[in-house]
Amino acid sequence: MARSKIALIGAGQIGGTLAHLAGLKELGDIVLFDIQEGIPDGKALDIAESSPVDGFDARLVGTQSYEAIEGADVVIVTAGVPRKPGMSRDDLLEINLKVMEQVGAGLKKYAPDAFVICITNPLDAMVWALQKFSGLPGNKIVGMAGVLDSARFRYFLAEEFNVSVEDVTAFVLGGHGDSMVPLVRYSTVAGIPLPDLVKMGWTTQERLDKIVQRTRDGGAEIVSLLKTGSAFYAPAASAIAMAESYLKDKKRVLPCAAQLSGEYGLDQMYVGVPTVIGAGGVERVVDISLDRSERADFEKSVATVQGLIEACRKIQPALN
Ligand code: A3D
Repeated sequence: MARSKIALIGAGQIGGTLAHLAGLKELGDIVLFDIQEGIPDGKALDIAESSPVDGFDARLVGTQSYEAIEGADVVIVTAGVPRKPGMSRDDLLEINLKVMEQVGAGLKKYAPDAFVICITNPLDAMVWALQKFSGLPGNKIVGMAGVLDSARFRYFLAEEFNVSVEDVTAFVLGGHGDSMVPLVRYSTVAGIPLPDLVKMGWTTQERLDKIVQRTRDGGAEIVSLLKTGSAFYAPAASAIAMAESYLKDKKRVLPCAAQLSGEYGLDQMYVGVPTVIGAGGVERVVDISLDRSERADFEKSVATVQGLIEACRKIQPALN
């Protein structure tokens, strides 16, 4: 069986880490694309030179030409600019929208059958625009955010309870941003929901509320420490988990920014919801029931995403 082909559009901090992880996990051959000369080629060669040490077989190439992504099975998009301290994800909208237009044209021409994972911020609006620009079916193009947001939540909870991260499951809904909705009721330690753990005295409601807030601010916490850019190790690991679920038809239940067609009472928009990812792309959107306060938080988050989508439409009338 031929190796899968993974194209990475953007060879910056996340792109380089994605290439390294995809190599280490032997997910397939890797093409690193960037508009910067030398960077994708240098990173591809450097990672390829690590393959004899780590014992993985993958062909890695760097390119500045979309032609090289032809026939890709998976495309992961990080092209654009990241945040600097003091910037919100939304400040990136205008510049990254132009980048999505170029990437969308490249996908349409060279990789119309790929499963596409967008990471570029502001995430929910960028993946929405990328789907429009590329014309790819909605089930084949998703945004990575929920896996990262729930990984942050899981990590903070595992620290709080002094248990393995593997036994903590966490649930995060809504847009990727300050309005994301970590769902305490659906988050567990080995199946025990967090509200029960509060009753059992494992933590207090106050400490739990602080963890929820830290999860919401997780991206900003890293930006303020790094000062020169935003998180890249955990975002890359999260997108690789999604790519692996598609390539191996694992049908993992992962929260992603997915195109909605009636689920959660929403249509023709992208927002973070639990999905099943398998060989068919997004094979199912899991439409869970929300209580009144969860629904109110979710609606607030949806309104923020809708505002960003409107802003995209104003900047680029072709999106209407
Ligand atoms: P960075 O290291 O700057 O890499 C971005 C790369 O994109 C650079 O190498 C650029 O040269 C390249 N680029 C710019 N314009 C184009 C273009 N038109 N075509 C192809 N390549 C281009 O950033 P990064 O890797 O740290 O972050 C990439 C994106 O991911 C940013 O928009 C971040 O905000 C976003 N991000 C999202 C999350 C989510 O959870 C959704 C987390 C972290 C970062």
